[in-house]
Amino acid sequence: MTERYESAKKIYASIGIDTDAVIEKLDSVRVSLHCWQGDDVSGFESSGELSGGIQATGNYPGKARNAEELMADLDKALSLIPGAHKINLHATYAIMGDEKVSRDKLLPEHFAPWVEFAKQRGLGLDINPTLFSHPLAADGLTLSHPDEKIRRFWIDHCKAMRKIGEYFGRELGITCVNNIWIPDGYKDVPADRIGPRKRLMDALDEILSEHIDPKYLVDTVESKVFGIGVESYTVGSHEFYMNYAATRGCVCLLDNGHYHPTEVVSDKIPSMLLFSDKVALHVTRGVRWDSDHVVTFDDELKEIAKEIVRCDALDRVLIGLDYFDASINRVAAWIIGARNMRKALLSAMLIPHAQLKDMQDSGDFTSLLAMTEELKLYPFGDVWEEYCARKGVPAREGWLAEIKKYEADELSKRV
Ligand code: RNT
Ligand code: ZN
Repeated sequence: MTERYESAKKIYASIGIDTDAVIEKLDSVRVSLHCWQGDDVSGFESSGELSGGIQATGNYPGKARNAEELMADLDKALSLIPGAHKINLHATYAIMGDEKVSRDKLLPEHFAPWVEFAKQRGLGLDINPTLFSHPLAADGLTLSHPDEKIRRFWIDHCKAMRKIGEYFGRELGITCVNNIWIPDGYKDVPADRIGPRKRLMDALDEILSEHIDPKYLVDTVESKVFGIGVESYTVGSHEFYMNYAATRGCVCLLDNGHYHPTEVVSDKIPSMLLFSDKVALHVTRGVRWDSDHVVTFDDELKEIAKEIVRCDALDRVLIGLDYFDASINRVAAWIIGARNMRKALLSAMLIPHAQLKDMQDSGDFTSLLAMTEELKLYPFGDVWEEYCARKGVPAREGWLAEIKKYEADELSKRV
């Protein structure tokens, strides 16, 4: 133990916090690392352009071009991020060799190498059907498309992916999160708002009609306020999915880039937890819009982490990351965002929540404000450093030199 940790441990003990217990608890929280930061959401289908109203901007060299490179990059990132992890996959990351299988026909075997990868590293796996970057999504409509044939394709795709998620859960003994996000919407004011939502509702009902053991699979639905090219109307709005999940027993996924700019996900978490067993998150950082910037250690991230910890809901909030920055080293982007997520959880665990709650309930808002502000300069960094040391991961910016070396040795050769 370093002198600084010794001292921090005493300071936190004086406000009733056991830093050793916190470190242990923090380490066990699984955060899902999104594979798509590694290749700008390209996937392995070589299907051309990213569509669906989302965008990865930048042309930093070294992006992973295939499964082998993506796995190597993930390994590098994981070696520099402390804690328990899952890897979040999309359907487009199926590993198929020469045969080309259409998305509605995907099978567990097309993800067997990922299961092997996860098993060897003690990781969980999550899955997402991919309802974009595909000719049948070119109209900007998928599960809500008025054409029955197009809806059928996407329904079958989503069904196939649930079976793959079940396979992940069964093989790994860690529940898989299957998240459905669709880009559907209209650029201009629609004449019919309820019709597409009714079609989406019916499609989801069919997709979820097959019972799958919740030990293996949990289904989540992700809403959005708008996307590029679909500015006027989004079929899968927040109200749509919140009501859908509440009545169908699936789980809402809140992406903090998917709300109006002054609306915060941290405030939604406790409300959701009162009405549903679980809530899922896509943690991201929107700059002026749902820009999916790398997650930084900012106030809203800390507030999200505080709500998870305060509500004693570490096992009820499914935390996943979702951002894609192509303008900086992509492996570093993973590391920065994932370390920040865990730092935020740590900082939340180092707060004496019961004491602050008592101040609130007794109306002592002076003490509450004073304490909240003083806590900000408590030696949180010393506890983080100790945690990293115990995990054999560099603290502070020590990891950056390794990434620079990886860039020189590996990434720069990808031309
Ligand atoms: C898009 C959603 C969705 C995607 C990923 C790739 O706005 O946030 O979650 O980012 O599925
Ligand atoms: Zn998302």
